[in-house]
Amino acid sequence: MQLIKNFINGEFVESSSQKRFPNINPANNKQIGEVCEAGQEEVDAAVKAAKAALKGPWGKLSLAERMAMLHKIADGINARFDEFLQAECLDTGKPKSLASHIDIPRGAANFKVFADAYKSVPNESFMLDTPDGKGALNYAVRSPKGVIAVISPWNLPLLLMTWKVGPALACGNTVVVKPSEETPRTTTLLGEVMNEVGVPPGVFNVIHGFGPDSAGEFLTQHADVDGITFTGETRTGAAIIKASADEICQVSFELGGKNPAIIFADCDLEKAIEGTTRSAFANCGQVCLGTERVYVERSIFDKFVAGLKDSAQNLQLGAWDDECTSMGPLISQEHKAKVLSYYERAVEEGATVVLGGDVPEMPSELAEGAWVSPTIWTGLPETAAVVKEEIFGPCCHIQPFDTEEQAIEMANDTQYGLAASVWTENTSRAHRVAGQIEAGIVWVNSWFLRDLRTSFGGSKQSGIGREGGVHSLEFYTELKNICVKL
Ligand code: NAD
Ligand code: 6OD
Repeated sequence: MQLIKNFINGEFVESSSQKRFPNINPANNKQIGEVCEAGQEEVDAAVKAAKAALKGPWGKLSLAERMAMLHKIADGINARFDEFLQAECLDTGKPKSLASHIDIPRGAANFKVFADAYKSVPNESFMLDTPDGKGALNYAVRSPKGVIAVISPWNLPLLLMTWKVGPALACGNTVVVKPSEETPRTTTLLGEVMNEVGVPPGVFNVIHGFGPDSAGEFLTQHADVDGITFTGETRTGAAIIKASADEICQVSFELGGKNPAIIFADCDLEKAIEGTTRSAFANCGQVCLGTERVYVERSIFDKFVAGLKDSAQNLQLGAWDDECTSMGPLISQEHKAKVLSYYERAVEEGATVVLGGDVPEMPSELAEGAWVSPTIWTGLPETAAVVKEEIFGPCCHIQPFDTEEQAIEMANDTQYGLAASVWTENTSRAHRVAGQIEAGIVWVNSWFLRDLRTSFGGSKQSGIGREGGVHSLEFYTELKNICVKL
């Protein structure tokens, strides 16, 4: 059984407390490893190493050298692609058909794209008129923010962690990463890659553990952390703000969602069904950008519901390494219990169960895993819990609408504002509706089509701030204005 250690100052270390917790494969509920839980001592050591590395060889690299280093990290991930793939799939149960196309390639791309993006970003400058007529030149320079705490979730572990670490390192910072307790493997493997490609010790550190009263909380309360970038649940974000308040630490938060899809009668129905199948069920519905509320124009409602049911019925649940598998399990037994409680709640609230709503029968070697069936409901009022609350499972509720205004109103009637998709062949309507949706990202006739130069983040309770492109640069650097009297 693999022992998964913390990675501090370039070395893999156990925890001084000797505390460990199990690493479970959710597909069969078997223990596959043991993880060393970092205590205050390891968190202090990791932050100290990260702080020291800012002034060491890392801080002395030229921009070109640093960017070359980021390319080496990406190449190092690609060189060990199959190991990353297996590690991610064992931790999450997700099928390799998904992880080999999304999670691992994006893990590498997150280093390359941000390395390339920041080579040529200009800074502002202004000439100020002065009474003597000679003027003053103002110009801005950027410096790294310092030690960045990266706290990441379990649903896309490598992708979401490197989405923060890539730009943070590109901007010259050092990082201490606290991956989810459910998915420690790929972050730890990245530590090996950092050593292999010659990233100086202390630049990338990994501490394992939980949130409250564990590594996560110790990290967010640390006085020497200069910025916290967090992806996870909205209520965890609130806890982090409270814990870090005394240190006045800047935060960037990507939080929960309850994302709508609006399907107009003038859409390409086949594409809308294919897109909604992906947005509702990909990664077993555990994608923050995923669709849990579908609004369909009444004239095509029955056709759409039947089409989505057919398409979801074709999803193949199974082992991660089976080429035919298109859907894995949920992340844990605990999450399975939560999702199933919503499946029961939907029935109690009067839903028509169009598909699923139960636990699928799996072959004996997977029978103990965190499996749930892809599920579609109709017939609920907008006030129902399964229509209001984020479930983070493979399920959606479909509601008919009669007018564009009504669809927009229902789509916006939520505490969240992360993402939405709109399906229509009418370009004017597409722009009009997208402009009125309260969300950080709106896709028209697509879903999860990502350009890393664009802004990413949520409005309302779905986040604080934006990352991606220059927006990441804003968060991971400090801007200083220098005013020179001429
Ligand atoms: P979570 O909030 O439970 O945990 C995320 C991370 O925070 C984990 O590493 C966890 O150990 C840590 N953590 C928990 N409590 C903490 C505390 N008090 N202090 C410091 N760290 C703490 O989220 P999750 O269950 O891992 O992920 C699922 C959630 O994440 C969903 O709500 C989903 O919508 C959201 N999510 C959002 C985005 C986005 O981009 N907006 C992306 C992925 C996931
Ligand atoms: O693609 C990304 O950069 C990103 N942050 C995706 C988030 C997915 C949420 O589960």
